[in-house]
Amino acid sequence: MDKQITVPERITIKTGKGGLQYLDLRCNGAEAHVYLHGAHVLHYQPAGQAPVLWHSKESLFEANKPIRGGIPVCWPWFGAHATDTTLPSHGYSRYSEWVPVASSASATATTVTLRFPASQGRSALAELTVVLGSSLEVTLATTNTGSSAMPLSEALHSYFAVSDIRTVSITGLDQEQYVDTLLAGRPILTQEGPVAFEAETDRIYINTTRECVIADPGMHRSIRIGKKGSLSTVVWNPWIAKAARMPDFGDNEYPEMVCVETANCGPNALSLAPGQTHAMTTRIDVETP
Ligand code: TA6
Repeated sequence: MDKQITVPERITIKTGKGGLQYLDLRCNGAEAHVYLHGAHVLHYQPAGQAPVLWHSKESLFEANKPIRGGIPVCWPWFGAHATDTTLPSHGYSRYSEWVPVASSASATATTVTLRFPASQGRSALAELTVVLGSSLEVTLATTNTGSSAMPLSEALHSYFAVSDIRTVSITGLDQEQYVDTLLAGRPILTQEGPVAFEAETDRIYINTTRECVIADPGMHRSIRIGKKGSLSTVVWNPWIAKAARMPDFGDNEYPEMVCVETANCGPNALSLAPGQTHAMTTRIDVETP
């Protein structure tokens, strides 16, 4: 790695779980960990707060395996590939090493940018920029480096730590339409009031630019998720049966987490013209009463 990336006391390179390298970011008492594997933000903890992101105790930390938790980068497609079922769910960028290409540290923010290296046959460039300050801001920028239109669906698939999924609620989606992926035919329904959880939940809210708030009375905090360049918000909790089917997700872990994902997927999938760049940003703030 280019030694210019590290900044004493602010940006250091460390060896983490599974021997994978990560960038340890600090700023005014806040900290974040960005694994080079998948440009995966695994940890975010504001000063004086409990960790905001969740990851499974069963997660793998191995080359060619995705990490379960934190903020997986789903790129250049979300969910199953449109035509080739042999390709991995949520694209391939979370299975590969990204390269840190830029960094800075000011009085109010610590910033790093990582690039998903182009390779043969891929005519798209991805960069992820992480800004740690009074909040955590993550931007995924895609550039079509080819000579034809590029289909793109994407997500910053954030896993948030909560006290108990059965007592939290999510506001900001009232009256928004969503694809219920668990129902036959994936019908489009309308959200009534806050989102609450009493079973497996897997919804793609569409055509929405609104910010969401996870209200967590058990942790005496709210997590605000703002966004730019995103028309989809995905809300997911696997609940009991699906958690038991996932080898990298503990059977009793589902109450501890909820995904609120900043995305462009389903009806909001994109097509980039040659040379076009599209950026999508998620911003995470923690508020205490
Ligand atoms: O974002 C929700 C979702 O698409 C769920 O359907 C579930 O599959 C989750 O992502 C995790 O997907 P993964 O491929 O990481 O196991």
